[in-house]
Formats: sequence, structure tokens, C-alpha cells
Amino acid sequence: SAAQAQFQKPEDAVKYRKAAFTVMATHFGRIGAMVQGRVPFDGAAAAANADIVAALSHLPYAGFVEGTGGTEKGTPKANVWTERPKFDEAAKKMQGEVAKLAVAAKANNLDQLKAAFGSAAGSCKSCHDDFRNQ
Ligand code: ASC
Repeated sequence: SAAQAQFQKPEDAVKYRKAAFTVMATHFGRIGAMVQGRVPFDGAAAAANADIVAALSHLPYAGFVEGTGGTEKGTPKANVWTERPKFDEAAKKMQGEVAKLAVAAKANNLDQLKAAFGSAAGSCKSCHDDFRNQ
């Protein structure tokens, strides 16, 4: 599938996964702005943004090729590879939460959006806490 992207060089994999996360964060952030009351609630826009996040959520993981970790802030820790099943579980958790966010967003209800956004954000944070250098 498209999510099984292959890369010529390790740097290409790094670039790819960062690009996917950047686009996800952009669209997730647009929902966050509504949830936090920084922009007016717009159910259709929330749903469109959530669909993008949900689709993109499957892309970054092919880019976590062995040997592309680091020690600098923001880079993946070595346990992405030494504990790959746990990392994959965290990815699956996030993918499930953003899929639920996409469903919730279609209800056109701010409270439902807030609840689903909070759970999805929690799944982002938990993986960052465990697998990303602080
Ligand atoms: C975002 C974003 C993340 C998550 C995380 C949640 O909007 O870019 O990485 O939410 O900050 O705690």
C-alpha cells in the first residue's frame, strides 16, 4: 500500500516522516484552535481537517527505518527500534484515536469534538513522552 513507501536513502525516510507529521500537526492544530476557542467552531471545517489527519496518520511509520534515531531534542529515541512492537502499538493507538476524531467531527457538536480531540492529543503526547528525545 501507499503506507509502505520505500526510500533511497535514510535521510529521505526522515524527511518523509517529518513531512507527514508536519501536515498532520497543521490540520490537527486547526481543530485545536476551535477546541480552545481561538477560532469559531466550524463543524464542516473540523470534519475536513480530521479526515486529513486520519488519512495521514498511516503514513509516517514507514519512515522510521532503522538507524535514523538520534539524541537531539525531537529525534526518535533508540527504543523506537529496540521496542518496536510497543512503538507500533502507540502508533495504532493514535491511528484509532484520530479515526474516532474524524467520526466525532462529523457530529457537528463542539463538546464531542473537544472530547475526541483531547483523547487524540493524549495519544500523540504519550508516544512523544516514550519515544521522542525531550
Ligand atoms: C498537537 C501537536 C502534537 C500534539 C501534542 C499533544 O497539536 O502538534 O504533537 O498536539 O502536542 O500533546
